[in-house]
Amino acid sequence: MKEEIVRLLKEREGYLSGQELCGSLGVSRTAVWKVIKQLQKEGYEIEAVRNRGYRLIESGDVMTEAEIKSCMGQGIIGRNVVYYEETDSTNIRAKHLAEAGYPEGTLAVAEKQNAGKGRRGRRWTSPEGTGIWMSLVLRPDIAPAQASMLTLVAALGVSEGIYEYARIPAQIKWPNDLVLNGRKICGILTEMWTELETIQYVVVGIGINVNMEEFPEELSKTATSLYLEMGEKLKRAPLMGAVARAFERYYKIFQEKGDLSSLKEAYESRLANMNRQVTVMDPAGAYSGICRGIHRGGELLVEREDGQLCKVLSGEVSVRGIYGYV
Ligand code: BT5
Repeated sequence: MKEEIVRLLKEREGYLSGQELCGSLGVSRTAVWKVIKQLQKEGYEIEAVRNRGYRLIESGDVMTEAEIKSCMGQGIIGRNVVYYEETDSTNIRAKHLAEAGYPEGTLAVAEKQNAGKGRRGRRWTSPEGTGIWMSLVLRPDIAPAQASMLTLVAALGVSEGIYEYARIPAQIKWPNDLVLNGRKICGILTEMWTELETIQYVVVGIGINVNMEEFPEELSKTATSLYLEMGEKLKRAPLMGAVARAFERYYKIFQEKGDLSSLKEAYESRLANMNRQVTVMDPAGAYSGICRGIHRGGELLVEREDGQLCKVLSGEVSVRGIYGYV
């Protein structure tokens, strides 16, 4: 009911009478009043005027299940939202939800993670009140070998969602980072579970640094937040909604062919280092070349000095631009 009241208040420009609310929700005036009180406590500025009703003046950076749900579209992504005030890792939560049978599109979100995961056992710093820490349950009809492409689809969705909501042009650092002014603002961790060579489910974990004012010493040179770069604090729930909608659009396009051929252009327009020199840190030996975009399977294309076009597989190597982190 809370979520429905938030949604109705957002849709209405002026006042929403208590009577209307009671009628559309089939509950008593006292019940509505109680929910309004709760919402005010959570950070919504709601005006209550006798004989006119309720009006939403401003919703702060509210991160509750009801607010997040009210920001999701009518599509598949976010049709179930499971919210944790504090948890180990939303990727672990999403895995359990998937095991319990939750459908595709289920979103696990936390205000704070105590054991946020990066790739290959690395940690993801996930403080309270400032970031978006969320994981999506997907059940795509693709082969296990295609699953790593979902990281690229997610990076494109996050970049587009941030742009649509806040007009901030974050770039993609292949394969799983987003950067702004040369520093990391987002990391993506895709994990998959298979049985007999078929995908049971995939979890796509997305961490976005939104409103942090500072970072721990060891991250301060490589990490940044949207706030630190742009000087404006953003509301996380609607930003999350924009990211979910953008991801869903690209996910559908991806599923038509099971590769990135239809997303190549969009992806490359947001790719950091496109047509610039990069160094590929291949375990068999580092080499330099010019980044020429992506192949349909998600590999990075690097043109070496002798003109040979190499396909770099994610997971095998890391790629550095010649200027610092990017
Ligand atoms: C990643 O790994 O970038 C994937 C991060 C995925 C995080 C999300 S949050 C929601 C979901 N639940 C999880 O438990 N995880 C996902 P990788 O490329 O391995 O980068 C990890 C490295 O980034 C660390 O070793 C640090 O150097 C750096 N790092 C850690 N926290 C950071 C932060 N908040 N911002 C920027 N860089 C960070």
